[in-house]
Amino acid sequence: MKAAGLFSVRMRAASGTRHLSGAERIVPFGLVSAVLGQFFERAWSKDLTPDEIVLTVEPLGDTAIQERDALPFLDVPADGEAECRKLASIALQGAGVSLAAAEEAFQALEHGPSPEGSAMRGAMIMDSRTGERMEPDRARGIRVSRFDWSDEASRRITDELNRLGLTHFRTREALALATKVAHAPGIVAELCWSDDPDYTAGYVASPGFGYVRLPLLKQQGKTGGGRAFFIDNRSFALDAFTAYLTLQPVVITKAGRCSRTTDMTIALF
Ligand code: WAQ
Ligand code: MG
Repeated sequence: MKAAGLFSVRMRAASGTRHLSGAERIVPFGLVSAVLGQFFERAWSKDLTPDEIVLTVEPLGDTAIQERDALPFLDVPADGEAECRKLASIALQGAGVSLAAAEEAFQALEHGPSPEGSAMRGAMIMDSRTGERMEPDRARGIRVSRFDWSDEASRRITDELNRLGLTHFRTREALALATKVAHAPGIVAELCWSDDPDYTAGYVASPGFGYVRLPLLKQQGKTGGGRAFFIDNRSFALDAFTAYLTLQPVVITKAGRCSRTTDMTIALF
């Protein structure tokens, strides 16, 4: 598929140096202005009033688009922060992340991974064995863009997630992002929970077992959150990794299996 007539549209909102919200779409010309309007409303409807909202439109020209199937989605309705963190750690270790690196990431997300201890605009890159931070800019991190659902896959995944009672747009958007990230060269796993104080759910994703959602990776009211991309240092090149995540358009054309389990380890391993 060629991207002729398609545009990358994105939004980020900030208050001073603090990142507040962001969003990404790939849409045809006819939808660009509507999506810009939706993004503006989303940025402005946050509890914290941004003092800057950046809306970006880039024509994708004839860049080839990669089409992907969504990662399989597994909801694990575990109780409490401690249990959810324990399960996230088990999933990360099953994907090839060391216990030390997983704990390093929990600490960073808990306290706000940017140098001022606030949310980053993008993600940390962590060595999956040592936990060493590898992103060149620790305030900004690496920001994934140029990904979206096709219309058909978007309808399908919305239905599937609704069937599980998961109706928030964040879940669908996070699954799209995690699907793109899972195909990055050198990736081992991803950990995420929101910096939004009202959103306590997060996930672990890996190319092997897909997206695992956990309902309470932090306590309600806490602003610490973010993303960690764990990489295998032996097959990782920063330039290729960054180019793929920031420039390669990826459209998810197929919704994957969506299920729920109370026994994560049996479902995954
Ligand atoms: N690329 C890289 N990192 C990002 C991006 C991006 N495009 N967007 C957000 N981040 C980082 C950034 O550090 C944010 O502070 C952090 O992730 C959280 O972003 O199944 O809503 O947009 O319901 O607050 C998890 C979904 C929700 C769980 C995640 O993240 C579920 C969410 P937010
Ligand atoms: Mg946020």
